[in-house]
Amino acid sequence: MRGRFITFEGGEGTGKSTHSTLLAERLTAAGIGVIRTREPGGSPGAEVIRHVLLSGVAEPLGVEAEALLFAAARGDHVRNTIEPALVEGVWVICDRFIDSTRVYQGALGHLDPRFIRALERVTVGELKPDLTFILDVPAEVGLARAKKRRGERVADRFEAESRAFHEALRDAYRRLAAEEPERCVAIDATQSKPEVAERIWKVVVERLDSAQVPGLPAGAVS
Ligand code: Z5A
Repeated sequence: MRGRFITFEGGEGTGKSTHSTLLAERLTAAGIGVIRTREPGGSPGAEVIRHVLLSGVAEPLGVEAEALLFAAARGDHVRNTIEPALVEGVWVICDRFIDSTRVYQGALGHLDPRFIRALERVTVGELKPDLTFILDVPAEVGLARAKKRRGERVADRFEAESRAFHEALRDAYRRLAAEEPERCVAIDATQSKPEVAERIWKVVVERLDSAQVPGLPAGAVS
């Protein structure tokens, strides 16, 4: 059976890396083959483009050029990492995917949605996540967590954006969750890590047809 594709989305410091790791560990413990990956990046070619994007050197080229670079990275990532794993029956957990482009370059960068959909057609085709978690925390909480974790390191291109930017980002993600409720689940990520992880696990069991996945408990969990 084809693997399942789960993505984590949200603003900075919302806990995407933390919870994609915890979910991968729990699925592995349940006997399910899983890989954890991220965007931009996740394949050798896409990791090179990641450095270009996060360093900020592409910023003067404008939001359209940045979107093209994210798309080039995504195409490589889908072809070389995501699709081969899903075909093998391995589950893929990805930190950011198409929704990041929709929100950062689309909603906040004001790129025409038709341009973004055209990029999606070229890079991901019919591939869509089976389930997307949108981790939701107030901008000041996410920024404070990210700052604490960063320590003395200089903020990258996106971390350095204003607080108003990060608040607008949160609103855009909330709208996206409301627009696609069959795929997207918004999670209150202000709770403790174990509480958030438990909520995520319950949604995975409820949503991903647990009867067909031997390692998962059968039936919905309340
Ligand atoms: N971008 C884009 O514009 N367009 C695109 O198409 C794509 C991306 C794909 C990638 O940056 C940047 O690229 C991103 C959008 C843009 N910009 N930003 N900002 P990245 O991959 O380097 O960074 P990120 O995606 O934002 O991830 P992050 O900053 O590493 O955040 P996170 O993964 O959500 O957070 P975390 O590392 O799991 O947690 C942060 C800290 O909080 C950490 O110390 C945790 O231990 C702590 N934490 C987590 N959960 C909790 C709870 N529940 N309580 C307390 N503390 C917690």
